Amino acid sequence: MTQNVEQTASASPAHRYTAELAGAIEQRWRDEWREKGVFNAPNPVGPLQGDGPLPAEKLFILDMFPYPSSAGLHVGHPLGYIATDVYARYHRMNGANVLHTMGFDAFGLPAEQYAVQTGTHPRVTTEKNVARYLEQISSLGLAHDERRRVSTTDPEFYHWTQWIFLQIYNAWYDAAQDRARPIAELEAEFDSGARALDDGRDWNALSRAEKNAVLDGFRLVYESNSLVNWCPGLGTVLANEEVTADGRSERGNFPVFRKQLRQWMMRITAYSDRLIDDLDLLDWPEKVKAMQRNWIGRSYGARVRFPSGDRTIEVFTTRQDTLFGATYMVLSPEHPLVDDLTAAAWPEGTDPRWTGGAATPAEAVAQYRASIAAKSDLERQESKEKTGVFLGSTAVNPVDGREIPLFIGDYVLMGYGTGAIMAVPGHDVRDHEFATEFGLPLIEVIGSEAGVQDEAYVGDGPAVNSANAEVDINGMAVADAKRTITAYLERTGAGEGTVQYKLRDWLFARQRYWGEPFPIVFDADGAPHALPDADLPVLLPEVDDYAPVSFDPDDADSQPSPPLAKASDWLHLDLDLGDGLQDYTRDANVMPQWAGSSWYQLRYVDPTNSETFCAKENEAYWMGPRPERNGAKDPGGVDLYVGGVEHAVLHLLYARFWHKVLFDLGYVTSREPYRKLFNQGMIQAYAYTDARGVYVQADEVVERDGRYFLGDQEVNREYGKMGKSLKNSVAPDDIARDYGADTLRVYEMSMGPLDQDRPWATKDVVGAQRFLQRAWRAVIDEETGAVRVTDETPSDESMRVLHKTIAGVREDYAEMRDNTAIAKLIELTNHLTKAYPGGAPRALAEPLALMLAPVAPHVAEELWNRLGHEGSLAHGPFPQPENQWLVEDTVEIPVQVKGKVRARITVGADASDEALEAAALADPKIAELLDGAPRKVIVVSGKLVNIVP
Ligand code: ANZ
Repeated sequence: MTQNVEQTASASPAHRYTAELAGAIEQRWRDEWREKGVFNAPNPVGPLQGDGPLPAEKLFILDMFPYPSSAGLHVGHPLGYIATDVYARYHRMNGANVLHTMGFDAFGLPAEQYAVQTGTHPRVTTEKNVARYLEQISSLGLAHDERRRVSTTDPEFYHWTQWIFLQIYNAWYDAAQDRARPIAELEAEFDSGARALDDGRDWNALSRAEKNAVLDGFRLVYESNSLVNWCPGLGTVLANEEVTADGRSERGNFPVFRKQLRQWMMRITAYSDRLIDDLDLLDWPEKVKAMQRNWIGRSYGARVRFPSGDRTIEVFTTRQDTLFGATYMVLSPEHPLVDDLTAAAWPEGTDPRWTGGAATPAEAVAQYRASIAAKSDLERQESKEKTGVFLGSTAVNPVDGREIPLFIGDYVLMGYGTGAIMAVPGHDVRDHEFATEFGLPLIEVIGSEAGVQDEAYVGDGPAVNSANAEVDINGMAVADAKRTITAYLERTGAGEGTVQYKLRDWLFARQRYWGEPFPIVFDADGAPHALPDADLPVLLPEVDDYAPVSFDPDDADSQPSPPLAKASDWLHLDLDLGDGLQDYTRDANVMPQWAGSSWYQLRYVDPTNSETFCAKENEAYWMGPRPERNGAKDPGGVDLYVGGVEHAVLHLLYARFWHKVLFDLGYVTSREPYRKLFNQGMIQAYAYTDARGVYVQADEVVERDGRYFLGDQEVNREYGKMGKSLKNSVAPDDIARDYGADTLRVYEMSMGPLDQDRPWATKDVVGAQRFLQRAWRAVIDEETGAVRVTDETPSDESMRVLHKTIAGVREDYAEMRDNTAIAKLIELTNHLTKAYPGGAPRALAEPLALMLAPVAPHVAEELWNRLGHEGSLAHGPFPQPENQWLVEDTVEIPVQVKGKVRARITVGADASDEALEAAALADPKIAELLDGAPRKVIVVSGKLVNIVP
């Protein structure tokens, strides 16, 4: 038998569906597609406008913007790309105008670091990586509109990134209208007197510079002095995650200093409510929505004011109902009132635990601040051990006049709420820990059986011990009690209800080279000015070396100086911005990598438009709201966005924010960029570690008797996410070469539901190949290469199998259940192989080829072509099911013995009760259970047979 196969193979290798033949077919079709621009999607207007009328249906499908890494792709990367391609191809075959393409998020740190080390221009590295990436994905047969490829590093692209930055810069948030508006409109309101300055100054009496300063305070992009982690040893500012617990840089172990630095910020917080509320309009995984809600962190609560001498301390609390249980207060050590509130000396009888061993409160404060200087916010919040010191003074609880002591403690952060809290140790875990540490009193204000002595009671319950002469909330449930106390606070002026967010404004500047320069210049007084549109793009200048200026690592007072500061010819310029020719200085910072990915989908829509970032007609066509199809609340956006869950927060939040600003300013018709989001699972694979626990190259490991070896060294097998770090990558182009791209596609799509993680096993790829080989043989004679379909009329059974397959596959493709679609196609193919060993009837072979096309497009095109069809099947037709073949003509009936199902019989759908009874008794399993004739047989027509033995 084996010999036979080999003989056949050597006799006519050219006609067997081998990797080699697949490779040739695939290349031919890819060339054909490209040459004819088969996947070009016409736009309504502009450079990519189509010839005729546009199809009624359109679909914009988007993959998350890839970063062209030098490591290249592994088979995990294209999982989502193949899935979107299958979806796109399916809908294109059904007549939709489909926009699907891929570009590159090509700014970024790796190419810059490589430049610092080697002097190679990051553009050279980036272009090389992009070329390699394209080569890898092109072998997969993705039906992209290649005219729409963009890179964020192209000046024609970042021209518009800079332009959008300026639109945001030139806008302010009008809280009354709940939308962004052009800053010019605000200025006009000040000019006309329709709006007055909050601080009482007369607008018309201000100088130009003063007016500008006022306007700058409203902009959605503003400069702020924010506290950053400055690391002179690395010449850069670091993110909190990059700083170790002892205040040094993770990379290089240099000291890190907290430093006030002027930085660009984007006022994303103006959109907090809309970013939360509009999640309800989106077809996204609940998990991702929850992550966004948490990140924005909206808390409803109250601000309450506690007088202390002639000062007032304001706190933010979400539990104003527990106000009668506040027994002390804690301010953040950085709180601006701390020094004023610090007493000159310890009061008589101060508990020694409260003083930190210091002689005076001021000394205690200084010592305490020094002791926590190096701690990150996260450490401060998560530390189990509560620390702090007493300020020597007290404040008055506004509901009952009690004097309560004031502390500073690092578990209260300056960056949240007001930076001060009222401590309710009976009902807040952290306050309870602190109170236990310092021997502070507990008051129970929420009734429970557990009480509050041993630990804080955080559950629900009726308010207790909570009344004064004017307000009594005792017995009320939490929500009621909160409402009542808030009203009381507002009545007495001691506080008011408020909403608090965790979301902070977006720090929008990096001290790097390889990013978008800011389209802003500073005048001699340091005031910022936007460049006019005609001066865009601001091109990245060439520099001699890409390293930041080096600093003395221990010099806390040094100033960050990004690589662009070295391009002094570029940095200084003369310009006439309306006040005659003046000296200006550019900004030496660049935008963060998030900038390009915050709007790229809009450029895909209109990639070559040189007049504007994206013509509104094109945006409206591809992304506009479709109330008629998706319901009145449809926010618009791309029809499907597929990518990893790692982007659940930052990218998706930033992109939504930019899109909303563009919407408010009237540049786009959609209020959201991504209508539907889908997170694909990850491909996992075996990885191997040696005796030291170091990962070794997985593809060099061999198995012997259930053990694993690298050479003669035994290694340990593990399992994890495929990638560089576990050294277990498998390259898609290698698999495509060894088996064919269609086989790779079928294998990846058949591994399981798309949203689930799946294990990669190269040895299983052959299963997908065999399936395609069977499909091939149903149409092609492997000996001669001739088409071997017949004109035979298929049997009724075959027609039923076919149409059931069509109906099922359509549904599966439309729901992105490619794995079950493939299972159905395998079943159909097996049926053909078995029922028609001499070659399938054309009426079955043709729909099989068409249905294969979304997952295995090259071989499907080839079969379709050999079946005698001109041109590509990319635009259909896709088979339609015929109802007459969908009616089930047999049914499965359970047979019970003494009420327990013991067998199932298959009978005609219209079988009579007598026939049912006979079939049930004839079933071998039932016969075995029965000892002679049964006592009774009950038949429920068409449903069930129950036998009493
Ligand atoms: C009294 C109280 C009693 C509180 C109680 C909680 C439970 P979320 O929900 O995350 O918004 N808090 C306020 N500002 C803080 C700061 N800057 N640093 C650390 N903690 C701060 O959290 C709000 C609660 O966190 C507030 O409500 C406050 O403690 C604390 F039984 O006030 B609460």
